Amino acid sequence: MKKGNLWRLLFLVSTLALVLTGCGDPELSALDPKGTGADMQLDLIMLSLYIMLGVMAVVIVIFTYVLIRYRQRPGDNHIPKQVEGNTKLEIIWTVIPIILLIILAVPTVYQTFVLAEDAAETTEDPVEIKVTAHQYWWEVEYPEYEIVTAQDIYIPAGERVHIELTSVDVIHSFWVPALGGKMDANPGLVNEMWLEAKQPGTYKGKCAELCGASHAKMDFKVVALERDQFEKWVADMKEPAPEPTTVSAQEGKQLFENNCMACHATDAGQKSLGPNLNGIADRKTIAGFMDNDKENLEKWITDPAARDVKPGSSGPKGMPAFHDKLTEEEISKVAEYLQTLTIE
Ligand code: HEC
Ligand SMILES: [Cu+2]
Repeated sequence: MKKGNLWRLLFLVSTLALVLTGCGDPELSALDPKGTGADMQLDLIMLSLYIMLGVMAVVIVIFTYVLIRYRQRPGDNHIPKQVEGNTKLEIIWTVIPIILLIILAVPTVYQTFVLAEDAAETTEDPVEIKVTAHQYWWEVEYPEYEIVTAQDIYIPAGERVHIELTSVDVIHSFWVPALGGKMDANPGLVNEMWLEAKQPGTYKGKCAELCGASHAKMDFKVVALERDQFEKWVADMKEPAPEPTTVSAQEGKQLFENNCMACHATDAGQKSLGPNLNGIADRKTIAGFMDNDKENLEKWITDPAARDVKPGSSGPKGMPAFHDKLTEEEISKVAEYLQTLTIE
């Protein structure tokens, strides 16, 4: 390679390294844990990092020493004594890695078992949550409270909750980096895990298994509340939504009942083909990823599978576009009605 090219390559690689390290959403980082499981995982990452740094330091020091100490000096052409099969040395460099691997393996295996514990057994009366993955949304069910919702998973902070994961179509993966854990949601199978947020807050989750066209938009939130706030949420979810007060929202409700009720329930206790829309006005996002405002609601109802919305979401079990079924004005009224579906 010519010297100029080498410099250019070096420049490119270092610039890329610099730019790409800025990639990614800080709220989706496993390096900033906010949950018990994530803490344990970060501890393991750090342990292996320290071991690797230690090994690197020792190797670099010995390497540098040998390079300098035993380099060929001008005028000295003799070939040094060749040494082979030094038992002492070979034992040393076999035993040290074995010790390092044991130091790494013991906590890793132990923590793996703790992370896989059944919260139903280790925690007294944990909140039970059934999460069902669909292309491309998350259904969330609280059997003990008879609540069905979607996308936003409410949990009490400071408690282990028990999560049962499954899928109705392809393999998805449930991942909340700040809280820990990544678990597959498989069709025909129930996987269990626990989750604990140390502090109240909203934590981002993502589908971590390529599952189709809008895999990258299959986001969700875990909303951790103090115990009493969580209980208030449960009670509020079970309250029926207030009747819309404006004429246009009332017309919107009528349009909704005629066009959308086949797939959407608005009563917290009811399962439906599509997401339960009870409390949709207070959801963190629409469809898991769009800002929750009227404009985006209209955009969603008009054509959910549009390129800049959620491609692939109008499939056989998805949501049809309504631009040829409802006028713009009607869509606006439906959106206005949806905005009255608050949690309280
Ligand atoms: C054939 C079934 C079907 C019909 C009819 C239908 N939807 Fe949907 N809807 C879905 C499915 C499935 C999703 C989830 C799509 C996704 O996110 O991939 C969805 C998602 C939504 C969402 C986002 C929910 C959330 O959790 O963020 C809203 C809002 C919505 N629909 C409103 C409507 C309205 C308003 C109508 C009537 C004008 C309607 N839908 C008609 C199936 C349907
Ligand atoms: Cu998915």
